[in-house]
Amino acid sequence: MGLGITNNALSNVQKQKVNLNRDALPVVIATWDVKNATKKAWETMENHESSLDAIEKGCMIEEANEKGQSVGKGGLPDRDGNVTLDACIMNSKGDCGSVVFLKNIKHAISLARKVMEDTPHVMLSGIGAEEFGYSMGFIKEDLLTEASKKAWNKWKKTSKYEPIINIENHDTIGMLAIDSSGNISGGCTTSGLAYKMHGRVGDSPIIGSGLYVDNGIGGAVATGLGEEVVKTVGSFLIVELMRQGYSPQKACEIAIKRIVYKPNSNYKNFQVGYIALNKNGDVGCYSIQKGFSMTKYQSNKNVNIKSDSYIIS
Ligand code: SD4
Repeated sequence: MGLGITNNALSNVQKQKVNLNRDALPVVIATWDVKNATKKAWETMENHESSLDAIEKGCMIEEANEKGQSVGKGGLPDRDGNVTLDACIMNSKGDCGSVVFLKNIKHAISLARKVMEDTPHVMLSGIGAEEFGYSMGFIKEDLLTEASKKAWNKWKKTSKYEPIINIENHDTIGMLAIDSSGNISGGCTTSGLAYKMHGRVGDSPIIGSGLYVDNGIGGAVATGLGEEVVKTVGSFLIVELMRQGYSPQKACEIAIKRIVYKPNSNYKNFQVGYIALNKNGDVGCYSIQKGFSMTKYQSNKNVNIKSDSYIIS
């Protein structure tokens, strides 16, 4: 892409900064059908709290929902029966915080925020993250519910002890919000790939892969097979494509094709989905397989939107 186009894109960004489309704001979007989470985030912004508060409170809804088996309490364990959580958060100033391989603390998104706000670091892992959580008043609890234990026991009987991505079996919460002042924040929280190897960390807590926000441009988040997202630094790629002038929809499509067109890509056997939001409150989503969706709360409407996919049959 030539320099001229980049310059054009930069001047568009500056224009966006001055002419916020305030009628379109606030907006919150999230991966999958999570209307309770987007409702909470929307209400938080309606209450004049920041997009960052909206992200944290929205994600917490799903972390506390024991029925959701990919996030927080009730998440499916690794192949040895440990529930380990990954999460990250980014604010409109470009600060970020992340926790990886976290055990026994349900609200990984809140702990990621604490890492961002109360430490000089970006990422804490494992026991260090857990100890930091207790020092900040987080409560220790067993995250493995009876239902998830049952599912794990069943898996052990039939599996070949290999981590697999089942197209239906993931609903990581990735959330992006822009408040009425035009400030964008994002978060991503997950128990990761079900029956993964002990110690495995995916894309969700990796800034640039599972989540990226640039307040001058927009944000993106990912769900699906994290290894493939990390290899293409998917969320950062989407934001950079939007910086070049692509719409959120087109940017998500290009990022999915970046995975699909890799030499020897095995894309027919796994799912990756992206959602994106720009400074104007425009949104997009796209996935490899059918079955992905995004929830959007805008103009008092909380709707689940089916995503288009690369594979259509
Ligand atoms: C991961 N991206 O750990 C996550 C999985 C996911 O819903 O999206 N689960 O790879």
